[in-house]
Amino acid sequence: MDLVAGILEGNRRALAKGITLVENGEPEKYRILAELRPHTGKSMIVGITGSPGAGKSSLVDQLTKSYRKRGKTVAVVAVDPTSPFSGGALLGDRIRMQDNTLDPGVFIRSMGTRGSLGGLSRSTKEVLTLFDAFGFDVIIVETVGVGQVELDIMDTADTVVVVLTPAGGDVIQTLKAGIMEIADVFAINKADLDGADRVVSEINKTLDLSHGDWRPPVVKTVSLDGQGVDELVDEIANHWEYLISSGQLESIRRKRLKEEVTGIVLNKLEDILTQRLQREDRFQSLLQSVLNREQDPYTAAQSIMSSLEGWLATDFH
Ligand SMILES: Nc1nc2c(ncn2[C@@H]2O[C@H](COP(=O)(O)OP(=O)(O)OP(=O)(O)O)[C@@H](O)[C@H]2O)c(=O)[nH]1
Ligand SMILES: [Mg+2]
Repeated sequence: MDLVAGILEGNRRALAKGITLVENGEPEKYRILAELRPHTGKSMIVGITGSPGAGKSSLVDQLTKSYRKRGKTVAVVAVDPTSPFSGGALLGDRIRMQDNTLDPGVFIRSMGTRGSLGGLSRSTKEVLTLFDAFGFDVIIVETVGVGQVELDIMDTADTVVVVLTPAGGDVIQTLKAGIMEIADVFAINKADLDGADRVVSEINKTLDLSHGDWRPPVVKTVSLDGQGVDELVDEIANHWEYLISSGQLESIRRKRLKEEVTGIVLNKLEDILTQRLQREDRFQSLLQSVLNREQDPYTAAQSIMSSLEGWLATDFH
């Protein structure tokens, strides 16, 4: 079976195979992604981020149920940069998400570190392309909101939900980590615990001081029993409407595309130059002269740069 045709026809085995291929970085993936690309752009991508243990996975599970009630199909990708596991749900997530995995309108995948962290964010984006082409109405991406990789992944979401809890320090941590700025909607989860209203008012006070055209709504949720989750889904829908009516969806997609194409060009250039430098005897002797303090790194780099044009002409194909 051709994978591309299979994915476009909605064949789940083809989708699973495609994901594995992307994760393993098989050369074939470029053709598949290229052929699928024209069939994308229809899914709504929702990012869920927040501190470890905030209840993100439980919330994703509830969101999935709520979307299913509304007749929407849902794909979930849980990204865990600290986990070496990949290719299937992580144990905890698997247990929590059991109800949903039996539903043919739901597809769940966890991704851990494989190779570089930059590689993780790239393969996550590629998996989003597969999900989108397959035709899911909603794609949910869950990450622990700490590092650059997570921020990078959240950059591909149309709507970012930041999950906070009444637990001590959550709000301050979030402010510090610059996560406040990426939120389109706040979910104050574990609202069954004391202190949820205090968190809501802290966030609102911060938003009073500054917010853009879109003021992020703050919704209390209990992902244990699903309280507040329908309201959260409504607020995500409101944000989506705002993105469309304000023309922002168009402009963020344009910006992402620009970054993607620029990134491909830069990666390719880096590969060419890195390989070329390895082969150049002159590079080695330049390094030696810098090491001997006979030359400074800038002058050495400058003399490399003068050969650049010639290298690109011969190596670029
Ligand atoms: N009291 C209470 N506990 C909750 C709620 N939601 C989740 N929990 C509990 O919080 C713990 C963490 O839940 P997860 O859904 O795994 O949280 P997570 O943010 O996905 O965790 P990581 O992926 O490990 O960062 C679990 O023990 C949940 O049962 C809630 O609304 N109220
Ligand atoms: Mg989780």
